[in-house]
Amino acid sequence: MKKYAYAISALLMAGAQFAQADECSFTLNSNDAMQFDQKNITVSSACEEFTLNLVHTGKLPKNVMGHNWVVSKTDDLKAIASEGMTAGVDNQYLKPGDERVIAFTNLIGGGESTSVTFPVSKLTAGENYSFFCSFPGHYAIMQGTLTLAP
Ligand SMILES: [Cu+2]
Repeated sequence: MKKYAYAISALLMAGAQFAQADECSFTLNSNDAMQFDQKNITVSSACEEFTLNLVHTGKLPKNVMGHNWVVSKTDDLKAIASEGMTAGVDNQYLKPGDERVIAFTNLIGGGESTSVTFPVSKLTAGENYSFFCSFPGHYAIMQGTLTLAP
């Protein structure tokens, strides 16, 4: 019986370690209904780099229902999204070289996935960050908060 208890606690400890490692990456799903499946992403400041995996679980092509993942200060979101609208699908609907963009993925269509890795040193504790999709008209619904955890 005691051996069994040890085995359980060892499993729990292993689980905790996996959870910690997982904070350095995050998988976000998007769909044909213009939605992300999560509204909050937390990045651990213990991570050197953070990887965002974006999955499009829908079927529509990227010129119709394309999604990407863009992170910026919350204050910059609207300007980046509105200025990116005319940049076109080949520029991921982002103004080329926009320095307010902290990280972004390429646009993907249904059935596709992509990812981006960026240094956590680009984030400052206490700052408000948002993530969003820059496909025209999507950011109003497709957005959430990104927080740097101590
Ligand atoms: Cu989108």
